Amino acid sequence: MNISKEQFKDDYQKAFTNMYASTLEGGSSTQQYTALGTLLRSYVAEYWRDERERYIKEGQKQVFYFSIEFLPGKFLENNANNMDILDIVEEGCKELGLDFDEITAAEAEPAIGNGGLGRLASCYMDAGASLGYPLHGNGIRYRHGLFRQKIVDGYQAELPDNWLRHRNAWEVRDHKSSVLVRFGGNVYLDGFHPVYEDTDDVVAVAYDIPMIGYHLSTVNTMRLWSAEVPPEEEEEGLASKEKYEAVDEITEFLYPDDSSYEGKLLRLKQEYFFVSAGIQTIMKSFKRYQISPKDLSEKIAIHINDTHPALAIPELMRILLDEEKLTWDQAWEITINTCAYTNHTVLREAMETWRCDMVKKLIPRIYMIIEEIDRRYVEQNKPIYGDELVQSTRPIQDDYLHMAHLAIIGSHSVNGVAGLHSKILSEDVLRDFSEMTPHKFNNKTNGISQRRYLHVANPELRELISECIGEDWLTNPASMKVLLAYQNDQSVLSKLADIKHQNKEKLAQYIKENNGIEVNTDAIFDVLIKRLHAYKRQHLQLLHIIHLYFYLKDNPQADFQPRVFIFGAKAAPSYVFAKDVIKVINEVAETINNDPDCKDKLQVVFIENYGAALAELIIPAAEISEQISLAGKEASGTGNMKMMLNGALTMGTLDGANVEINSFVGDENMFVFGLRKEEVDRYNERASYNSKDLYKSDAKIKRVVDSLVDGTFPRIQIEGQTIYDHLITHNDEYYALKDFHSFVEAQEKAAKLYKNKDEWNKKSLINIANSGPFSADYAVQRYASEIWIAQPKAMRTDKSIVTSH
Ligand code: HBZ
Repeated sequence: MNISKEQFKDDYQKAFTNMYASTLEGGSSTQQYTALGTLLRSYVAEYWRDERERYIKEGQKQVFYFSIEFLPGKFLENNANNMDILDIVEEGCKELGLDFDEITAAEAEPAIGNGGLGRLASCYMDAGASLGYPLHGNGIRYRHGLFRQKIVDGYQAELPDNWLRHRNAWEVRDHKSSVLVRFGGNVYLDGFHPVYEDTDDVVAVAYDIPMIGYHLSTVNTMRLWSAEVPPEEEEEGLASKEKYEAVDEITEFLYPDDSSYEGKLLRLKQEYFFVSAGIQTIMKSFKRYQISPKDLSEKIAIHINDTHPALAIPELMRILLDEEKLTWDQAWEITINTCAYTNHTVLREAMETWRCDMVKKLIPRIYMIIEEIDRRYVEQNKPIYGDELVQSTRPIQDDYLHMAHLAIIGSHSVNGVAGLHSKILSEDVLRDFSEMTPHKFNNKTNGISQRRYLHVANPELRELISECIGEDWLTNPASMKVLLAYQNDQSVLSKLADIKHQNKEKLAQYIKENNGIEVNTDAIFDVLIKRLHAYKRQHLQLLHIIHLYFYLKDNPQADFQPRVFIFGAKAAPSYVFAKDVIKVINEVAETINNDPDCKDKLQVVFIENYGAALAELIIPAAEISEQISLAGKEASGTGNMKMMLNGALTMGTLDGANVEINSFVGDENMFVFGLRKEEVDRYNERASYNSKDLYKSDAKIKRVVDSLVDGTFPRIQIEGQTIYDHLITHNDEYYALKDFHSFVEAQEKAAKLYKNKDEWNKKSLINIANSGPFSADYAVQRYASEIWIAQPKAMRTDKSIVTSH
């Protein structure tokens, strides 16, 4: 958008005074941030409104991305960048005597997601808007997001996250879009008409956040729902204290578990709550514009992000049957053509199932519909596919509702999130389904926002790339490949190295302030940042660090490539193994960081409270990107793509999207190690892996593992034992010991390569140049053209928007 710096400064001062009746300079950084966010939102407000109306007027197909989590990260800088006014805002603030860094630091991060799944949803929101697709989010406005992690005596402590304390400058409460969501009570059919008795009603109130596309291509909406007591009940004094509490609870907090599943009633309530609110709203708006429900699948697409929103299927059926009075067959066809499902995990413990009696009691009409879906599924498919296949794939089995089954049966598309993952789905985990309906199965490898993770997070690198290859890559990331022409250009390589070094310095400063550790910025920055989970194998890195520690103790004079190991990870509060790994990392760090033999050679840092905002500081400083999950377990990973984009070399197993990274850069530009998926399968099938035997017969492994329990590292008696038991007593479920030597070897190769700076920098550049295909823009284009069958709008050529300012 076009706005002068003077105009901006004037607007900002006025906006501040309007809000706080005081002067900008005297405000707190939180107030300065809030006024600035509100001002930027007001700049796009009219355009946002116009775009919403245009979509409807032009009858453009709209896509609704249903996700129980979003992880947008901070908005301010990214939005200013997408509005093309980041420089003006930064300079304007400076001229007003304000500290822009302090203002951005004051923005509370909306931690309304756990990890990869939520962050992916937000990258897709950004890409959708940037490309001009009408792609809207539908989710939950949790008042408390993911807990704040504090490390106390090496342990993870969980503190509440109150991200809405100072209100959210970007959201608009739209109470006129409220809808009623019904829970409980009795339902019976009067003919075809359902009659509800004694239901417990909740109002879903919409909070809309603008999703601002790059160069203001369009502005879409992320709609988050908040639960409230119905105003009638409140006004007539009918709501009890218990009712208030029960309603409050629905959108009170985000479940802090990823990759695991707990069958809690409140979670089921959350799922139906945001799904029902979303579907009702979609249907209402279609009625308003007199679009026939029969045309629904031509006008909208509903995306089910993992199984949590799978009740969208029976909810859509409910409205088509009960309110639109369509026949079952008509309603079912429309539903299937409208819905699509993405799977994000193959872990059994993450697969959602609900006890049928619970579903029946909480949402009786929905349960009736699910039963009918199940009954017809069996009736229609048994004669074609036989009893065995049908029984193994039906939604209701042994009094449990299988959400993935419901999602697959009620969708026209089922996709995994990387090549290997999609293959595992169709050949193994969901094989029965893919035998019956192979046409539904497809792959959509994940993508990331290069705007957030490079343009904004690493502006110096953005400049360097543009200096070399022009600006086309900013909107056409595949053309980053042109950068390959510079792989032997010493001046470019040395600039690249300088930028990396500056980013390491910035991170080092943060570490000094927050951990009190002065890290050696000439050392390799080796980064492992992701949720803590046994399958992601942070404990393998821990074993490697202990191995290096012993090496240094045995060979204090050795020529050792200095390295700083950086961890960032939250553990689910109830996940004992994960929490114990955190404690052990911290205690091992304590010993190593204080041992003179390790000084400036080996350092270990655990950065507390890792989340979307910290990622943007850490990723540009990473030199080795650790992606070390057991092959076959990580669906895709997206941190791997973000670090590659910033020039890190991947240390990885052939798992998830590491496989694609490998195919783009080749073995010589990353460090591949560990068992292949087929090998893991073979060991599992034959039950032929025995970790205890390996431990007993391998002195190096034994020494490292024993150190967890023999007092080498103080204060880990219980936690070290947990990891020891996992590895030895419980047979090392994720093959960390089996992969140990191969991992250590790959790490040695990395250390050796790092000594040759030119070679390292060249490989770094090759990684950056090949990261273009991982842009979320391409991923969204593939979803749009192959699954949603949605078109982007024709792009405007003028970049200005009219504001009332
Ligand atoms: O989704 C992650 C995958 O582990 C990762 O490989 C992939 O890159 C990413 C995006 O596709 N899965 C999750 O993040 N899963 C969850 O966060 C989750 C949240 C709540 C649950 C279960 C899983 O109940």
